[in-house]
Amino acid sequence: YTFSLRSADFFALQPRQTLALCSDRRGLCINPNRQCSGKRYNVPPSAEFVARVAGIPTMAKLPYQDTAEGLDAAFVGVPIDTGTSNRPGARFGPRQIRVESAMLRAYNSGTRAAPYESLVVADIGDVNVNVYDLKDTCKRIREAYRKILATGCIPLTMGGDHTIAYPILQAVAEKHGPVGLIHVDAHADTSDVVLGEKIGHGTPFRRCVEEGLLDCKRVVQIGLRGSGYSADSYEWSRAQGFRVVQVEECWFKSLAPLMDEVRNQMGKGPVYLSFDIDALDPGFAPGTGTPEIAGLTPIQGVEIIRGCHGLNLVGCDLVEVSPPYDTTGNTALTGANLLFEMLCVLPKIKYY
Ligand SMILES: [Mn+2]
Repeated sequence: YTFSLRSADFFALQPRQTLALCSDRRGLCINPNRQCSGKRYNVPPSAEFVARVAGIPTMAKLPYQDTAEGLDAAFVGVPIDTGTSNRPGARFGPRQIRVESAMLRAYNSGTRAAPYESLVVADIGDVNVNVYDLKDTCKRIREAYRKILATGCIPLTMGGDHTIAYPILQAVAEKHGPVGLIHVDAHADTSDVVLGEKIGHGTPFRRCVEEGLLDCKRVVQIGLRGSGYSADSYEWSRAQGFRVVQVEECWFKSLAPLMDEVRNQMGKGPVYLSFDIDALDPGFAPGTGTPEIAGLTPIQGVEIIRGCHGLNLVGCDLVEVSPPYDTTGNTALTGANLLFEMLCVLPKIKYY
């Protein structure tokens, strides 16, 4: 296309107007209405042309659509905190991540990835959860993800507390068989029963193992720490064949070498990435339900995600952002950026 609209023209456009010209030479959307779906790709409007603070806050200012139909990847919110054991608030995570995601731009400056020139991406809204019934919520999540995965779309999930990984992985394993798992977290989330309950944010990966959803030799847990219920807190994980990388192994280091090993461990099979924001140190990401000191840095978080490039990723989530404890919005902002980094390492992403 030839980019020929004068800036004054933007303000003359009416909200529902159809544009013959949707994007400029670089494929950046110049349509303040963000309805770029008529073209091959959905491209968020650039803040060079459309004010960051303008518009309805979808994830990354992408178009919203009802279903995953026609998409290669989709951002999905799962707004629950009914599974939280301590500080609540993660039900507001998807909304706050969307708000802070207005800072995201279209290209990854560090890796030169161009996600919106590679995949058709949209925000498909939230799973309609039952905030009064966690087990019913799990059923709703599983069914919603069955539908998303049936279209061939890769879900990028915004949590919500970590309970959601269990029903999501039920749907993922139904489609792909047992998957490899890269689990970044302060906690193993492998408890059996908590307060008499099998379902909660401390138990999802125990349930996943019981149901055969994970290829246990291809599971790594990174960043685990904090006081435990016994001296060997991660014994159960190791007994399943998981690789456990406690945070002490991560301190003061680049995690790029670790990720070389993780890529070898994962091989060519399907992999799911589950990133609990509490893996990061609460100094960087205080807005979360169960913070633990001496955690990963955002740099290490980015290294982990960028280290997933080349894997057969079939789904990703970023969970446990709790806006009431996020007084600056920076936890949600970090979550939004980590989700963008996840998008940038999906299969078939173009790199300049
Ligand atoms: Mn967790």
